[in-house]
Amino acid sequence: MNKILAVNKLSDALNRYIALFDLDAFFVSVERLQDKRLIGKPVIVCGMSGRSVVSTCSYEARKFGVHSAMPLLMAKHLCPNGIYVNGHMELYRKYSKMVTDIIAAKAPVYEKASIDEHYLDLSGMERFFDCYKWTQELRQFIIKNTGLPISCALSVNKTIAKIAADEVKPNGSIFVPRQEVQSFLDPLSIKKIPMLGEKTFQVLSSMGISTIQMLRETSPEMMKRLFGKNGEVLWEKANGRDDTPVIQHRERKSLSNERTFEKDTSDREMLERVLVTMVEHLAYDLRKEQSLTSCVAIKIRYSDFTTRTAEKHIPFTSFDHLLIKAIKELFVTLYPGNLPVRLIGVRFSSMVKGSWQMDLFDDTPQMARLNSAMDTIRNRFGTDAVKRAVDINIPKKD
Ligand code: TTP
Ligand code: MG
Repeated sequence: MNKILAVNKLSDALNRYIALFDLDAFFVSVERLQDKRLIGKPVIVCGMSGRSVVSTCSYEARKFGVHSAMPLLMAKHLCPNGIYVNGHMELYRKYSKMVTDIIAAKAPVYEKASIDEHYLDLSGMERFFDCYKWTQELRQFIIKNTGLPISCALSVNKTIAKIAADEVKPNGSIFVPRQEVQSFLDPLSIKKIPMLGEKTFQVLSSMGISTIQMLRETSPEMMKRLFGKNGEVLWEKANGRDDTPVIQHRERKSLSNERTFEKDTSDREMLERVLVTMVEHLAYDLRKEQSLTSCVAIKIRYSDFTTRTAEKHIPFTSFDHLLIKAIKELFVTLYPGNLPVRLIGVRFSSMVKGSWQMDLFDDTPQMARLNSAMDTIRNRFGTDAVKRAVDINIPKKD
């Protein structure tokens, strides 16, 4: 396809062509490329400690009720004969990039929504090509060149593309044109609407609303009364409407923050507090843009302008507690104490797109919930609204 021919008509909601490409059981598929014996078996990718959770599992394992984010112990109970594989994030990152590179070379506008999901905006192309045929060819190209199974859905917006891709997985492709949107959505469970959480599901179920058609036939005013702005958005989605644009953004290579002190300081405790606050802010940014880092670094500039840096490679994460631990370790090794410091800084690099559940190889769902609760407060009241005890400046008593 000639890129110049792709005319974007984002504002023209009626003529949008949005495709979603989502790899099937991504981590498992990569593991299967390394070890062919895993093909056709119930495979679970997870951490190995008793407190780990499932990252993902093969469709064979899903038949036993195993799913992402399930505690490992429960997965083993449901699927005792499964093959449990420790994850290899570096490898997944490599294959994810391979897929992105293919899409970037062929698609006019794309958005990498997670480590294995890409939305493409093909609006305008329909005047020159059969968009569905084009997506199918791209899908085959990805499969042939990476060896990974991928599913694809083409429709008029992101929400329908997402729902449709989930319906045809694994190894499927589907086109839901505008005139078929309603009949496609109507019989599906409301659970299929992305972002419809458990609580909302319970409330709607208790009102007897189980299908998207039933939700569509309620009023937007009632949905707003019950669930606020989110209720209205859900109602719009049930009606097949979603104007969210496909936003192409370059993946950020690193995130950093540094601070120059007004007066040089050798107050160790204070320096550590500043570092912890910086890490919290950067980790919050990481999670906001759904990224994980695997390399953390600190920089210290002394009063004579000598600058020292140190970095550390860690398993991919966006969790505060792991990042703070790594930064503190670096600080201990890098700062001898007593020397007056002029500037201090933190940097995260080797980043990958992905939700933070992904770093759960050895983390507990409780920690994910804690971070998520803190982020909710920050989203509403600002970045400094919630802090760890260590970085609260408690006035000393005389
Ligand atoms: P998904 O696309 O949600 O799942 P999947 O590709 O494994 O399976 P599907 O065929 O349903 O698309 O997530 C992509 C990868 O992200 C997945 O392989 C592992 C990782 N992941 C986690 O680590 N934890 C999670 O909770 C989820 C949902 C995904
Ligand atoms: Mg996937």
